[in-house]
Amino acid sequence: MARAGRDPLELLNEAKAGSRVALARLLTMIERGGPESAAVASLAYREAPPYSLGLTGAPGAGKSTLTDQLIRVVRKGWPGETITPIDQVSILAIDPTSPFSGGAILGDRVRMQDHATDPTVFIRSMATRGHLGGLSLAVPEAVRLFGAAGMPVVLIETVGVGQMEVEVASATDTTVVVVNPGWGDSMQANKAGLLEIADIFVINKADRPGVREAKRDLEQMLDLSQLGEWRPPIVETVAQSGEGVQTLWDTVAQHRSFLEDSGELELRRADRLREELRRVIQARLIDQIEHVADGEEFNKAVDDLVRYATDPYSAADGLLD
Ligand SMILES: Nc1nc2c(ncn2[C@@H]2O[C@H](COP(=O)(O)OP(=O)(O)OP(=O)(O)O)[C@@H](O)[C@H]2O)c(=O)[nH]1
Ligand SMILES: [Mg+2]
Repeated sequence: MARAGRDPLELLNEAKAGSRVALARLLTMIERGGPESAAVASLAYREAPPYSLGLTGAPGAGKSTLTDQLIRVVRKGWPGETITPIDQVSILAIDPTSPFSGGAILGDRVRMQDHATDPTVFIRSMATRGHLGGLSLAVPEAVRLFGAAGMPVVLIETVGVGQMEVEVASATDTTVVVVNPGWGDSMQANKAGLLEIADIFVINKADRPGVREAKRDLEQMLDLSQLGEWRPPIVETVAQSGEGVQTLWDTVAQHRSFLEDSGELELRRADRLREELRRVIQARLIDQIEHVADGEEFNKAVDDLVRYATDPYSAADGLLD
């Protein structure tokens, strides 16, 4: 049984042995932040990271339905590799603070219910509510934790509505941007900054009219953008029926091979770690500010300011010294 204040190492060992309760507790520690979270993060960091696949797009684009279908395909393993199937898949669904999220949480729960009792699939929602910027620290930590618990592939579903969500969504090895057929949807994705982060485009709901137009729009936008060696392929899917989902997974595998062969995977991961380290330092400094901007000396400085005996800049320098 999970008790309060459990030792993270003990919990991690239990999680590795298959305990979902232990894994859930570790994730809660990560979400809460603070010293406990740092202890978990430090343990998980020692292990090889899993492959992370982000799915993002406008609300209702079909990300959850697609993720649900992907689970089945992903478990068969990486295409072309003779190694054992991937028997553990984890899913992190980011619930945005946006007003769009109304149906998202319920929707995810309902649709992914098929897998709720499946011991090889672990689904967790993380909310952006609460701590500002906390998610950009919590997500990579959670991803590494999944890896440390023995899950080689992590799927992350994010609604691509705000800058923070887009940032979280793109902090993955492969980022899939989901759009729908119809005039202007690709333009919207472009406006939301999704075009730049896409490694693969999915036109989901390909059972509806306007697929050709959506594809043309995307191609045109790609033609106008500065691309590296990898030109994001466009995959059509009907998530409800599973059509195109195997092709999507095959395309993810191609992207992974590209990243590995070109050395880009290492570079990307290093970039992300650089950014993560900056965020940790930032968080630490903010903690320090809370400390400095409080207490006797701080109050004294305020008194001095009130009496015009000093100015804010000199007072701040004094406090920081
Ligand atoms: N016609 C059609 N409908 C689809 C397809 N894929 C998903 N849908 C429907 O689109 C709606 C939204 O699907 P979700 O998977 O919840 O979309 P989402 O992107 O996860 O939505 P949020 O998490 O709320 O942003 C649901 O009613 C799905 O049944 C598809 O390929 N074709
Ligand atoms: Mg969803």
